[in-house]
Amino acid sequence: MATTHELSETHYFETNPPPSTLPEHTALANSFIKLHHSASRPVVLLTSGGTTVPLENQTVRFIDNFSAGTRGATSAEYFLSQGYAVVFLHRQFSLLPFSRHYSHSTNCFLDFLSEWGRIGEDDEGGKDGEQAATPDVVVKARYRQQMLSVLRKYRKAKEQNLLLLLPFTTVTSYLFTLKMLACQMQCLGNEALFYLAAAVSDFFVPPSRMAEHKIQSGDIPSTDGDGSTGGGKKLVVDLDPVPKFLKRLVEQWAPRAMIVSFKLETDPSMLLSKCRQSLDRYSHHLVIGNLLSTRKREVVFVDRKGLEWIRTPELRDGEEEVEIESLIVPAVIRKHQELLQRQRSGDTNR
Ligand code: 9Z3
Repeated sequence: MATTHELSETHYFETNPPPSTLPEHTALANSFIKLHHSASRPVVLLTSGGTTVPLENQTVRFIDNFSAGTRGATSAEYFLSQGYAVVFLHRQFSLLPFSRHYSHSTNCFLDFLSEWGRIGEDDEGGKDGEQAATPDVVVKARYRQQMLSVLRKYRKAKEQNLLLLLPFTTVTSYLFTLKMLACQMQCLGNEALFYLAAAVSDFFVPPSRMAEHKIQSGDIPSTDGDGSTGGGKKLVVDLDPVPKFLKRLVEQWAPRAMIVSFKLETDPSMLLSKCRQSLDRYSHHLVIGNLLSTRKREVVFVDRKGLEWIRTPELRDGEEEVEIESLIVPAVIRKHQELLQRQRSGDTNR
């Protein structure tokens, strides 16, 4: 008999419309996964960025989830460098692998460029102020080395078709696409890795209660007498819980894959218990816990064997910051390789 969970998940997918992009994304994913399956390359599905919850069908207002997409975009680069093909399921317009180095910063991308041979502030274009025969644009000298290294990695990923970018916006489009991808990746067996760094809404407005048009302040009923400002008018948003998709993912959509989820908390005293609770509830492989305020400096790995903190080293003068993803990703890959090894030797435990 179906459990309450299963019923609510089935109901969710039956009553919410799939994103219009689903057929196109399915076709793209299908050929990407086939390509890497035939090359026996491991594939990671990496989710990144925050999901939205629309308040109106023709959406003007929505609730957002915090995430710039740094964790996801940065991790994708490290997975690529370790020989994984990456399906990058990301919030539209959040950070992307490679371009993240030059987008979303206080610098406009034009600040990285200079006119060839220009004298003055940007006098880095040509060699020693040499004048170009025809006007040209070049990368400023101080950015050139790093940009060349990023460019080479980007080109390799592109030429070898190692990175598939699939965008989402709402929590519903995220869940439909995740489900589709998980089912497509079943052919990869335990070579498939799920690295769920997206910040996913826990609550949403079901279609039955969703306003079609922009909510008008004039239509909001008055709740006089409670002493609030605004003439007693309040917009009360009534949200339903999003079904626990992780359970479905682990048990049905991707039963053989390695699954790594992230847990985000703000209260340090809750982090470890929430990670353990998630592991107990869903029985997947690894929960990576992080606090909003320290997420770029430390994370904690929680699995059945125990816990392990991963921290970036203290910086001495002049030292460059270490991206914590350069420590997280190799550690996750080690665990994936150990799991493959165990499963090859007939051990069926997660
Ligand atoms: C994370 O915890 C990510 O590490 C961050 C990354 C969102 C903090 P940024 O993109 O931030 O680098 O700015 N992701 C998971 C968040 C989440 O919603 N987890 C769910 C939960 O905590 C489980 S799927 O309940």
